[in-house]
Amino acid sequence: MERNISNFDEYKKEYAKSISNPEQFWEEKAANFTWKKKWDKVLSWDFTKPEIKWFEGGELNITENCLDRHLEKRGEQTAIKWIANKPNEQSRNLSYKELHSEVCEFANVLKNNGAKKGDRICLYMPMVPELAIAVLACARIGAIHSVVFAGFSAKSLSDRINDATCNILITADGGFRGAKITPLKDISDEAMKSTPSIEKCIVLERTKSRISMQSGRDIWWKEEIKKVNADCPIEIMDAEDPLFILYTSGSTGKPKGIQHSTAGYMIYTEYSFRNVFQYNEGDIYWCTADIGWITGHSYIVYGPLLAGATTMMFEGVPSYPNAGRFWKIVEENKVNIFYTAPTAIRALEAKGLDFVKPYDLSSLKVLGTVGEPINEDAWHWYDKEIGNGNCPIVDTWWQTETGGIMISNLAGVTPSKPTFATLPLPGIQPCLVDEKGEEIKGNSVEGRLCMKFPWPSMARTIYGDHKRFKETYFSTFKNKYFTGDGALRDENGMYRITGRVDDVLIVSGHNLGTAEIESAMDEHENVCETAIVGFPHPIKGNGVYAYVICHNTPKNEDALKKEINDLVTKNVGPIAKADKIQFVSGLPKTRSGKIMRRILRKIAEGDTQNLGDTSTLLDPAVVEEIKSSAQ
Ligand code: 7RM
Repeated sequence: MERNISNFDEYKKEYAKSISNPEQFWEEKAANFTWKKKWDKVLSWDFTKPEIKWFEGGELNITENCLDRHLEKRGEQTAIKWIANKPNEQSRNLSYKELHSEVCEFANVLKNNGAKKGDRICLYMPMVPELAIAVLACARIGAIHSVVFAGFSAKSLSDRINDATCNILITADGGFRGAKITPLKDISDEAMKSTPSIEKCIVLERTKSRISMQSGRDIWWKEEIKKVNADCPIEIMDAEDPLFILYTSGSTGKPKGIQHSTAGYMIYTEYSFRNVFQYNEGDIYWCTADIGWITGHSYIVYGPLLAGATTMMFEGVPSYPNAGRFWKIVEENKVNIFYTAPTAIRALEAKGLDFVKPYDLSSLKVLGTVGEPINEDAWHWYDKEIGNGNCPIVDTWWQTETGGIMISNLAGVTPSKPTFATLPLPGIQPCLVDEKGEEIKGNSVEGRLCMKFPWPSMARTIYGDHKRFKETYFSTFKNKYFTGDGALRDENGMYRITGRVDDVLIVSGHNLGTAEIESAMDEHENVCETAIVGFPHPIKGNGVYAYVICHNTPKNEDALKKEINDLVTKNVGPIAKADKIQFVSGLPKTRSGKIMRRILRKIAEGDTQNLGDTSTLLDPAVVEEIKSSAQ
């Protein structure tokens, strides 16, 4: 394992070097990997097209770097430590040697079923080791994986399969999630009614649910595995060959197939994993995300395995069988590094300390968060109750499109500051721009967050729609990648992400950031969480509509509304006061914790019938409640 950055000075030196000579900087990182052929050119780029190429001419296979490369030194070390949904089900450890051989076997299954380099293969699977195995098997034979999160509906699944014209679907009979079973094969059957490109559907047995198998098309994983051996040489890939597609929701209904390439993604996920989490030999690392999201791709599978780490994978949910599940798993597995989302932290905080106190969390050294801005209250709870005040918290800002962590403190090495993602990783050149696209220099400023220089793991295109890729990310501001987020830079140059800037409201001609109003309201001691949207207003153009979750049921709703609006007046200005405040018990969220404002906007507009696609919702019941109490 390479040496990690170990103090603030070293970070500063490393950062300075990465800016003054990016090509030399990344070339040195690239030299730590196994290549079949060395690259000709480190970087060529043109944001106007956009076209970005890293390590052109180089040849490699990412699975050789995740697996084969480690066999000699750490063949017996646990690569994946898998924890089942049911607390009493035996967990499973796969050593690097075992993982290598299972990946090779399944890669041969794929080949036997006609899979070739460049094919798109869709994975719709529960969080079992076979999901990681299938991902790596695709990469081994040069097929492009498209993992679709197992909570998506049949329609979402078929849309994604059709967008990428996948020829193989890998699924399971069902998936365990808390007390429920997700009927993955039934949903796949429904989806496959309208996916003409699918030739084969490989089915893993997990829940032993009764399912139907269509002969000629549907085949069992366990039967296919009997026909192969574990000898599967790597497919040699160009550095810029696509590695995977991952769909992310866009502002229009149609999801975007974010496409990543091989070498740059490999180098950056490994580098960022080691340095952000300060992973050391022997550490047990646990990221609670699902592999269906970018966080799972980069920081359960690729980053950790590239670094030769032991990565944990959890099939279940934080609340099953009770809100102590995470902490019980931490205790039982002596987890050293724990990475989760603010939404999970808040949900567990709300359940109270009775679910935390029984467990010994002293193995923890580093905590991390990702997915949305973490509010101050949750940050302190995480720090005190989970970290016992002595685990650095890394607040990692990044996106599906960035492939890896972009702005974050390095655990215990660079300074942290509650609610701040802090400083860019080496190689990352963020900047803030105003509405006109002028760069805002200096400190203590606020603006739109852009990147002015390419980094190795950035997305290369939207599958099948390069025009949309250009329009979405490279057209708003000339010669810059636009993240869609707003941020402020404090007096020390540290970044705080304030939220999506597409969530801007124009009220009586004033631009208001929804995030700004939300954080003002969040200051109230009885306010747990808020979501602001606009609604058509005859005079102001847009009115401000606030959905508010309280800690305790308000005794006097009108008095509380006034107190909340007083805080808005004080922090933002009277113009931003909410015209309507609706108290709710939950907000419509995606499983990765992002508020689905589109739905809230519809309800605020009084249109409760046409909410659009709600299949990505974590808990549809929340929407029903909000609809019935809407004003
Ligand atoms: C990794 C992931 C990306 C969007 C991003 C932000 C928000 C993510 C943070 C954050 C504040 C953070 N990919 N976001 N991390 N906001 N602080 N640490 O979440 O494609 O699903 O979402 O998530 O708005 O643009 S994603």
